[in-house]
Amino acid sequence: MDHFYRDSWVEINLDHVEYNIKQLAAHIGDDKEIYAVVKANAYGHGYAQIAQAALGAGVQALAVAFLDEALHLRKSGIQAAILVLGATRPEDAVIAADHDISLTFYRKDWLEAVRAQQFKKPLQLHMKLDSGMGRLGFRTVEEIQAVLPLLDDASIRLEGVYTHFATADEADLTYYEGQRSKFDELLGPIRREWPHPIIVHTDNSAASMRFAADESDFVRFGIGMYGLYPSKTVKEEHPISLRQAFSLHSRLVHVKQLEAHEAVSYGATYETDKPEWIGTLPIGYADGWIRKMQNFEVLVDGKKMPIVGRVCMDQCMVKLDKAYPNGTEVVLIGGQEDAFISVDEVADWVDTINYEVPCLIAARMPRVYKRFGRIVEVTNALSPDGSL
Ligand code: PMH
Repeated sequence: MDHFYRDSWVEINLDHVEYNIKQLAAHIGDDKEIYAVVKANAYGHGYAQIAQAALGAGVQALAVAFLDEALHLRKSGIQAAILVLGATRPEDAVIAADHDISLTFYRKDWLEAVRAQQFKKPLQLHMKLDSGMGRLGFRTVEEIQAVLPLLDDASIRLEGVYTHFATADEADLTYYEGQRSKFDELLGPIRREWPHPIIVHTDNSAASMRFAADESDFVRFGIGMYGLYPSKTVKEEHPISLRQAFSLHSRLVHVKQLEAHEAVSYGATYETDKPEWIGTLPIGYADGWIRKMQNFEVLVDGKKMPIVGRVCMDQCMVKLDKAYPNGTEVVLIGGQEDAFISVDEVADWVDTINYEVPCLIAARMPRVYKRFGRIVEVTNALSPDGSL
């Protein structure tokens, strides 16, 4: 741990990422490929490390939300195909073409603005269809038919067509099935009128784990790759086995005994009722360990112990069952001895979804990457070049 001087860190188990990908690959079969969705710093897990682990596990391509994220991956030396799922300004398309990055388009005026430019290499595009997400995409056959002729242009290559599902993780499949039919209806004219091969991709983690969509050439695997189920429904169905890759660690940096009727933290809201051992952890709301984590439990010595008093910006306090040495490791998310705190439990506590939990853990938190139980890389956003 010589890359940071702070006793709180994230650990990412790259073997679990690989395991999750292999589980899905076996489940969807050989005729479908996988986009590893690594947007938002790979859901908080680390862009380049997850991209490399995914490619190493046999994934064909990567997907991100923004062009900046794709360029970051290119700067990290990643040469695989990358698709930008979100909006890109038409004037920035030239940067995408220069770096072999595929862009999503969903408006005719965007395509016209892009066609007016010169590219050294053809710009690769994916057409987004809105089958019911209401976010990005062409919504009618007429809109699609109006843009198809514009795609017949040497500077552009239509590489793919896709859509995104709003409810593929739910128990009631009515809306999902409606989206599937709508997508088939919108895809029809493209299949009939566009003479060149295209790849089609519709499925996120939930759809790819639960249903076999015959028309899809690729699936877009996000949350499942990190070892988390997209919803409680899917977790209960358990279509494939997954292993959580993310864990959060800290150490006791100040252990002391308070007398009865002494207070802890801002507002003095927690008061001891008898002499109590209180330990301080160097992690707080600025790290994404938000104030709502008060009264949640952490693992010390393989046992659950509560966070007492308000969570501060950079620190919080834990009520211990006895004295522990300063430097004792504490697990906030993940396993310790036989005990485990899942990302899902944290999400439930703060009334959100598991996706949000690793995304919220701040960039200033160092990330430690492990393979076969060994540290293979440590990143620290406060010292990106590794020098301290
Ligand atoms: N494809 C698109 C277009 C997405 O936006 C996402 C995730 C995925 C695939 C992967 O989904 P999964 O993680 O469920 O597998 N997008 C988001 C989002 O916008 N908010 O939460 C997840």
